Amino acid sequence: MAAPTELEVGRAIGAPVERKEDRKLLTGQAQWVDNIRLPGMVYMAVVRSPYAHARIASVDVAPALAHADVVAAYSGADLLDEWEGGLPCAWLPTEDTNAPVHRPLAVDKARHAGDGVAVVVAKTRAAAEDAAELVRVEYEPLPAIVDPEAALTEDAPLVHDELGTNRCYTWNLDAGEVDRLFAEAAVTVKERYRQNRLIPTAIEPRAVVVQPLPATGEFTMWSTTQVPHIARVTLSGVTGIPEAKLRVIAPDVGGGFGSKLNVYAEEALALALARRLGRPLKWTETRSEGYLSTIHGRDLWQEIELAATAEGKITAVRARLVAAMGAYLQLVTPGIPLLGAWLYAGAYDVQGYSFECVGVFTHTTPTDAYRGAGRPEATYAIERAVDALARKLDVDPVELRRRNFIREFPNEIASGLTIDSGDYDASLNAALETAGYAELRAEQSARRERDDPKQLGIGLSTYVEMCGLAPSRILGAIRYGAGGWDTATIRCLPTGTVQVLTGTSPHGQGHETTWAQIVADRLGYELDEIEVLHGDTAVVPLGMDTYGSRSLAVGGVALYHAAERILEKSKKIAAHRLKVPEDQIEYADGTFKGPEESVTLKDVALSAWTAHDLPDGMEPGLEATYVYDPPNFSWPAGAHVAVVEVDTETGAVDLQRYIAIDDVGTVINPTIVDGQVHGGIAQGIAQALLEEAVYDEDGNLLTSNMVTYVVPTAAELPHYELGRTETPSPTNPLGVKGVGETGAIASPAAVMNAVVDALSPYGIGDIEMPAKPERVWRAIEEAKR
Ligand code: MCN
Repeated sequence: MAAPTELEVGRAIGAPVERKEDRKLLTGQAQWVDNIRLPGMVYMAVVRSPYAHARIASVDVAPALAHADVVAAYSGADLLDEWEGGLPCAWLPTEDTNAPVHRPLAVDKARHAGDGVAVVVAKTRAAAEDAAELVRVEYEPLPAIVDPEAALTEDAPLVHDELGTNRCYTWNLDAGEVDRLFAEAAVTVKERYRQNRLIPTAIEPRAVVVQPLPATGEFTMWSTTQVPHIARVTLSGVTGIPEAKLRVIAPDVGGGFGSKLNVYAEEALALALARRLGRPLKWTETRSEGYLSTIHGRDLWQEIELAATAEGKITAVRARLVAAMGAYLQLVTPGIPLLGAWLYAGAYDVQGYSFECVGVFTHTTPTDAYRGAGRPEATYAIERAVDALARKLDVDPVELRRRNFIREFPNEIASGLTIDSGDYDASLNAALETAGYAELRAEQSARRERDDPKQLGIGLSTYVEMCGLAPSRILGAIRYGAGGWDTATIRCLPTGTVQVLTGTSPHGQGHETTWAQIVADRLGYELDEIEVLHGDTAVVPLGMDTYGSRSLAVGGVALYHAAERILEKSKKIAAHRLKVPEDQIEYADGTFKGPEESVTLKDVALSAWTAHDLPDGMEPGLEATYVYDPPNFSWPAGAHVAVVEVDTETGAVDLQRYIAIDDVGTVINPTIVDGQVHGGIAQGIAQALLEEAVYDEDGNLLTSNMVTYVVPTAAELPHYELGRTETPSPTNPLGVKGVGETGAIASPAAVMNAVVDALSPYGIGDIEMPAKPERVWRAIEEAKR
């Protein structure tokens, strides 16, 4: 089938309809994993190492087994024959990536605080947790290393002795004559930034329930996962349960932000123990347990250098990262910093590009995808460095950006990928106008002149990002272990309603609404006549799930194509029924019109079901599936402006205004898109100003609960001033680009550029994130001295 080139503008796409999924969420009818209760169900608790690094001398589960309600208890060694392989890492970026075996329970050594060393299964959750405390583990504590750069030094304690190094991999990308361009540059800047480690905090903690059916060898697993399909494939590999006997269900999932794009030890343990015991089993993490055992985000050092002409035309970019993997490789740990590898020149037209990333093991919770994954880091580095260059050249940061924007599309950027479309001036201009940029600068000058203790800072972030994670062949070329396609099935039922089966797995993004909008638009059904089914491998066996802001640009476009297939077949049936040639039929909004009569798509669906009078040789039923593998990534872009007031006497940063103009191509649902932008910005602001996972030098997580790890509430956040420009993507028929991560990608740079801008009269060029009052105050005091 030829891909349709133009989308007929229908009634549903672009409409700010309310989310279909909210009624059940707001009325307490959502199905959370922890609410599942099955007859005979037992509960699992994990015994976790209090040490970041320790030899496990012995594990004695006997005292736990003596507890009246305990059903079973095992050490890591007791369960070794449950595993066909270690927990999966699906992205080993180089041939020689060090990928130590990661068992669901540690056997010889604990490698981070919270590493699981034993499990207890009991009749109640309380009994399981009580008995877990009875397990006697003899540890021999060893020195730990928590900083990734320090972990590369010669005498650093090793996380995995057998590797003889803490280096996991070194990955390079070199393009253009970088060294020559640096040698010839009139001006260069060299900056070093820290990406603070973050702890994803979804509203719903992780949980898993497994129901075994010993008679058939089948297992059903309910998990708070973003990736039921990937979990099924990989957990089948870990446990040896045949993939076809394993059903994974992600029911309602209360947020993930990347942290549930993973396959966790507890899922493997729950399957293995349900198999051993022949009983249904549940595990739900506590918040502080989650902070130790669910993946963390970021944690890297960045060095970025820009080469430029005297006029401020950037010619080359050199970036080098040292990125913490944590103690083990989780599902995509090593690949996360590389998702930014192509973006360290941002929205700017440069000739030379070089990037290197060294992945490093440390005695900390493994890192992995957290909203933006690699792209907030890249955006931060280039956007902060552009401001540094502007200061050095004494040019306004707006002007410097304008001198360097990419303006021709499609554009093969220096790092080698092709940006399909964009209009960076349009979003910058809109952002400046909304902000009242000239007035803000005037106000800033006035405050500087009168030496106001409260200084104003204005920060920009003119980002471009790549999301939609596909095409499969590029993912293969960068050694990612899965495809980038997704599937959609549309099933027109005989009674006038529609089932949509999607391979995406929403956990807060509103696919039930926006997918219904796409179908309503193409097939003319009402939104409430369309049911979107997802997140159950028995209902939708094939899919690639939800992460990397891929769902609309991949799964949504698959759905569009499936709708075209429905129309193709329906038109044949309509022509047959109206007894006219197909080319005399016109289709609009759910109705096929012939020269005299017409027939609705719903009528056609009924005819297809009865199959009493179909064209010769046609299959009964009206159902179509499309598996879509996009030809390119999706390239959202935009301009964000942050306005801060910094109290130079206390170091307090007050984020007064936040303006975001985003270009995500065609918008399916503006309300949902605004919501996505809101959430992303909140997380980026949190990275800039509040959140930081802190380890002491022995590897104890000091921020292991929500009192010490500060997640923002609405009270800490400003009102957002949002706007959009729209440059449709030419690579998909809907013209859409992803939006799920844009806010988190753009905002840390905007906020920190604003903080540094406020302090630039002191000669301050950097403050480490989060810019907490003490840090800001110390920087000011030091600068004064
Ligand atoms: N959308 C739209 N028009 C566009 C782009 C998107 O109407 N031009 C709609 C989509 O139809 C979809 C939503 O916006 O309903 C997000 O779409 P998309 O950008 O494709 O992102 P995904 O659905 O793939 O979601 C993943 C993304 C990521 S990577 C993280 S992290 C994140 C995010 O979504 N985690 C979230 N948003 C989250 N929102 C909630 N509530 N919870 C999370 O855990």
